[in-house]
Order: sequence, then C-alpha cells, then structure tokens
Amino acid sequence: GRSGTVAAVDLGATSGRVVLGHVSPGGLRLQHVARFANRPVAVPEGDGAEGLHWDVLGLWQSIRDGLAEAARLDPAIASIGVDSWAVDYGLLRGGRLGGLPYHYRDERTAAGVRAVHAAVPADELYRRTGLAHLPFNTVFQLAADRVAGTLDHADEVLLIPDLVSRWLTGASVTERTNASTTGMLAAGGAGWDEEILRVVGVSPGLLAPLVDPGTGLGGLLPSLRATLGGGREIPVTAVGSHDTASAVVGVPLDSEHDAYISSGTWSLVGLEVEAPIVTDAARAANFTNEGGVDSRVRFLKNISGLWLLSESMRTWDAAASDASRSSDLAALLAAAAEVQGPVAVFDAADPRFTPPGDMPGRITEWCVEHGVRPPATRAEVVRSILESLAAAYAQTLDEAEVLSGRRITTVHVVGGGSQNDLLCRLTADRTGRVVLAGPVEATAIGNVLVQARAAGLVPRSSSLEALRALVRAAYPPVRYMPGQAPLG
Ligand code: LFR
Repeated sequence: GRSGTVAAVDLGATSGRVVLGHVSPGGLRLQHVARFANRPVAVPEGDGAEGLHWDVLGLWQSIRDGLAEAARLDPAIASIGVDSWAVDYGLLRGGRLGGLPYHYRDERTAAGVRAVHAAVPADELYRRTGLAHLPFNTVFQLAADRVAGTLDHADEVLLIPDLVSRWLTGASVTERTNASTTGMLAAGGAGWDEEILRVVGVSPGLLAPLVDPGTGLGGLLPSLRATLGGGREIPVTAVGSHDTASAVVGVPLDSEHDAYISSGTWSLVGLEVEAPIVTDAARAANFTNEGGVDSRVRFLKNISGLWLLSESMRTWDAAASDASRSSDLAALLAAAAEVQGPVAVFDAADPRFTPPGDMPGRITEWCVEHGVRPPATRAEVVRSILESLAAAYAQTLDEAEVLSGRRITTVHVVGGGSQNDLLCRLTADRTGRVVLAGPVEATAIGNVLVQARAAGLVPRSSSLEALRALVRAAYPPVRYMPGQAPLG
C-alpha cells in the first residue's frame, strides 16, 4: 500500500459526520471535518395523523458542505464512501425523489406487517431471509406504502446511503450489506427473494443492481465537481453502507471467542460468523443474520441503546426552562454512578420504548405494571437505563453462546457507548466477561478501511483480520474486568 486519504460520510440516527481517513503503510488516522445533527421531523399527513420523516434535504446540504470542506483540507482525496442507518429508503420517479423518506420509528407499518404475514408466515420469512422480525424492516414499510398507494408512483427504490451515492454520482445501486436488512434478500445475500418481492408488490425492476462493498460507483457528477471535489472527479466507492456493517469492520475482533456491541442509538450485540444461523431457536431468541463485508454474517440482536437515554434527556429538556436544562450528560452519568442500592431493571426490548416520547414516564409505567419500584430521581432513571441495557447484553451473550456453539470470553464495545465508562463497567460486571472499549468511531473507520483497500492504500488482498490489526494498533482499547470496580 501507499499513503492516501479517503472521505467517509457516516449518517447515524441522531447525528451525521464527514471524516477524513489518512491511511499509510504505518497506520491509520481520522480527522473530523464536520458533524451535524440529524433531527427527524413530524409532519401532518391527512386523517389528523402525523408521519415521522428524515430531513433528507438538510442531511444532503450538510453532506455537501462537509465534503466541500474535506476537499479544501485535502485536495487529493482518493475516494468518498457513504454509510447510514439501515432499512429506510427513498421512492423515486424519473430520478426525482417522490416524497419524504419515512423514519423507521414511524408507526405506519402495522398494515404492512399484516399484509406480508397473511401471505408468508413469520417463521418462513425467517428461514428464507435470516432476518429477525422488526416491524420496520423495509419489506413491511414497502407493503404499507403499497397499501397506502404511495408505491404506485415510484419507478425506483433506493436505500438511504444508496440515495446519497446516487445524488453524488448519478449511479443507482443497492449495496449488499444494507440490502440484507430489507427482509427481501435471500439469506446468505446471493440475490432477492422473488416470491417475497411478489407478495409485497415490488417488481424487481424497482430495485437497482446489488453490489458488494468495495465496488466503484463512478466519479462525482460534473455539477458537483467544482464545489465538492475541488474541481476533481473524485470516485465514490460502495462501503459496508449499513452503518453496523462498517462498525463491525472497525471492531478489533481477535478470535472466535470475541463478541461485539455496536453501541449507539441501538445496541447491536452479537458475533461475526461464516454462515447464517436460521434455526428455530435463533428465531425464538430474535437473533438476526445481516450481511457483512467480505460475505461474513453479522449474527446479532437489536437491543435498544442510548436512545433510551437521549429520549429521556429530550423529555427533561422539553419540560425545563432554558435556564435549567439537564442536558449535561457527564453530570448525569456521574450522579448515576453514585446511586446507592438496587434500581429497577426493566425490559429494554419492550416495544413501548421504540417510538419517540416520554421515556422516563414509560419506564415508570413498565415498573408499575411489573410491581417494581420505579426510579425516583433523574440519576436513578439513568442508572436504571444503563443497568437494564447491561442486563440485556448479558442475556444476549449467553444466548449467542448457545446458538452459535462458541464460548464468548471478550466483548468489544464500539461506538458512542464505548465512552460511557459506567455502561462499560456495568457491562463487564453483568456479563462476567472482559470488556474492550473502543474505538468510538468504529463505523467511520470501517467505512474508511473498505475504501482504502479498494483504492490500494492498503493491499487489495487484505483480509478483515489484517484491517482489524490496523485498528487495534491505532486505537488500543480500554480494558474493563468484571467485578473490579465496586459501584454505588
Ligand atoms: C444502527 C442501525 C441498526 C438498525 C437500525 C435501524 O444505526 O442501522 O443496525 O437495525 O439502525 O436502521
């Protein structure tokens, strides 16, 4: 490999970022260029209902600004790659976006679930696609669009990162790792499941060709070159465009006894395996098989994550006057670490916690229903959330051991939650396993490394293990041993 720089666009559910990745034979270094909020917008939609939508235009503007700044900082960028959260999409007609893409937390999908399950039962969907049932999987959203009539006008469906890549290059593709979250791709990722497409009423022609991470998508459109490219036709490269696929590339996994938690809005808890595990037991435990980079399989469970905390803080802030905002996360976490005695451990997977709203109120409601003393102070609420997440991780890792037949001794925590010292300590204690925390920007790192390999900045023959060795060297993890630091 030689030295060079690539740009990663990484869109999370609450914020997006543009990052430069400097890659050389000696190492890997990230340079933060832009960070912007991603605030969903509720819009009235007939019948007095509201739709929850992504502000894709705001995101596009921020991406443009971020890439323009990146090209100013480093005029020799070798490639650009885009990842985002999964399952959501834009409907296009004649190359124009035909409506506001829905947020996966919008509650319109029940009709879609009913329509799909009437034709293909849940257990058969699982056997065919390997995907756990989440009510917002693309297949159910599209079925709901079909019922509502909005799909009739579309001649193209593009997942969010593919939509951004299309706006950058004019080329339409469906990147395979993210396609694996749709519920329409056959388990193993070889191709679409045509029968499921027929049931949903999605003609295969609506879907752009599947491509693997590392595929070149073409250069920036001429209209963008002057502002975004510093005059150059910078190539855009498909990465693991599902953010969790990129995050797993950025996890310094060291053996088959290592599990990971990609800890952000969600906690994605699981293993990298060679082939899908689609047993009845795996389905009953709600484990999913998502497509990874280099045809690996992400065998994992979606557990709620820091969403519970960020929504709680949003609730408290909305109630407060400007002068008494609670949004000092560090102070809240410090207070939570000081809480004495046991707090409620609630079921973080309860569907009541999925839509936006009053999380502290819903936690109280759950506790009352289950005869548990609800947390009384904000510090107790925070502690209760983190204890409940750690308890869910412990259960999930135990299940993963049984389902995969592997012994799990080490848990890597990457993403924003890797910087949450209290959560990492509780995770080590409750799981009884060594926690290795970091890197915080695993997703951007995975995005950068797949581009770097495609561009030949690291040898094109590099395995994921070789890429992870670069991560481990550049970002030595922080170690937490179970039972070491007494709490409370
Ligand atoms: C994480 C993530 C999860 C996916 C959820 C919804 O950001 O991509 O992997 O299940 O968001 O898209």
